[in-house]
Amino acid sequence: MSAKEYDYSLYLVTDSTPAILGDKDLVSVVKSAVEGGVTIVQYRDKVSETADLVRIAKELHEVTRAAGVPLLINDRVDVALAAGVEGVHVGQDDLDLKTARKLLGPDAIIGVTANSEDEALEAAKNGADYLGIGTVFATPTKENTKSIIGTTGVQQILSSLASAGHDVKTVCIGGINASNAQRVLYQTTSPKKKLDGVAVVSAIMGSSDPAAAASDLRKLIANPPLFATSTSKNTLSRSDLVSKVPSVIKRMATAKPLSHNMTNLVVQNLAANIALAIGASPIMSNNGLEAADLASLGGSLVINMGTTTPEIRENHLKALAAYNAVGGPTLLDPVGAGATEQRREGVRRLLGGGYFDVIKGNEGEIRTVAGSQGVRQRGVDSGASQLSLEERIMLVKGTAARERNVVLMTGSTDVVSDGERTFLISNGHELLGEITGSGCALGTTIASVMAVEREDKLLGAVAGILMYEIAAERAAKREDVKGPGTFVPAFIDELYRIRRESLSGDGSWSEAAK
Ligand code: 3NM
Ligand code: MG
Repeated sequence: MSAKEYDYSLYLVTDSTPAILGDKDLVSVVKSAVEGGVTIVQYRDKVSETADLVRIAKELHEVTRAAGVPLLINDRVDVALAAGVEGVHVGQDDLDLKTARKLLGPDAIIGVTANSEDEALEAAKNGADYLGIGTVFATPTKENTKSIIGTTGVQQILSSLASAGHDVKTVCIGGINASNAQRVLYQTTSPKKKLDGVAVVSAIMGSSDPAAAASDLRKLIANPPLFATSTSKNTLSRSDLVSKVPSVIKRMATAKPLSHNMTNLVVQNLAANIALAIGASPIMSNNGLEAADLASLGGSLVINMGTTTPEIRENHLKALAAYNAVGGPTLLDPVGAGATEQRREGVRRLLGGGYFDVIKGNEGEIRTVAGSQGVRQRGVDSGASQLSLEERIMLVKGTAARERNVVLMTGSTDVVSDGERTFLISNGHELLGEITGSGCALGTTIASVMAVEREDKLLGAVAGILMYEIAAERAAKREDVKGPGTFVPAFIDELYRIRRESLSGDGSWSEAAK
């Protein structure tokens, strides 16, 4: 079999240190892991003497050979030769690839660690059979990793390999486990290239039941995450999409989905009233420990960073994992994302910790999410626009494609994209900017709609935006509305009226879409 034909889908890297292996026996753990479904094994041992390395490698090789699984040695070409295994894995500071190839011959599997596009392109050009791309997430298993590149960094490396025409195999490594493997495979995929597998250390080596851990991971990586949308592209035009909006609102008002809000103190009351007005069932719970129970009820989750502390963030991460596990829609409102280091860190942690179906924010917030450098916000209000419309479109579209979700940048013209289709919406009213929490409650509205519209996330988001902003226009036009104070109750009434009209089959309100 040539090195390219091996199955890289579940790649086990061993670790013999007590911190991970505990008092278990290395060879027994690898045997169980192979029985559980590991498809390739790398013996990584930075401490044993050479004679021991060769002896253990031979023992491991008996186990892997019996299962038809290749065995590689980390770093040590001499040990690989002495034990007669299938290949090696070399890091950037190890023996260079060309020399390793000369020593091991054309049939050996040689893998290389790549942390950047340059390293990946260089290794692919020099004939690496596969790349170990990382570090994806911070991991206690290897402390001296060069940099954390996240799913974004992996996706970028894959894209540049594809652009250069390299068909090298790829796995990613660093902090991968059963809670994130599906998401990582999903979010690193670009139209051009996807990973061939995931590499893990502690998720299997540190498990008390390595066979079960391996077989769990195998099952997970064979299936897309529940929040993935079908690969058949949603190709509705803007007008077709808008024409479907009233029926989506009708479905929501009929189903009365749970609208779970983890939001800030300032907007809890307004957001709950707005959820009720549109026909959803609000629950304002910031307790991450009850999120799994709530997620099982079929609703959606809003995570709003308006008042954030490290403790609140831990609750957010628990809830995010609970909704991701059942495919319940999630919306991130990164309030004031660029304002402080705490908030920037909050965004990084949340994006690294799970999948959001929608990320909604103003220009500064979305720029922070997109990772633009040097973005400073004054308060948590929307502030003046710094980007041209074209730049805003590029940013929103690129971020949505990167996250494989929907990104909405609000403004006098809203920009919303699923990475393929990008729409502009110019509804709404300036009075929305004169009351507190109107942006947050838009998040509640969109998430409520997403609970019933799971096929086409962009349709769900557009339906929520239009209902919300057209209601604001209607309210602002009313004679009894004299300013922000009278606007709020009128706005809630108009949301309620749109819900009633949609329920009765009258979708003409959506003709105000612009
Ligand atoms: N190499 P875990 S990260 C061996 O980034 C290794 O190149 C890495 O361990 C890299 O699966 C890593 O327990 C350790 O997080 C991965
Ligand atoms: Mg090394």
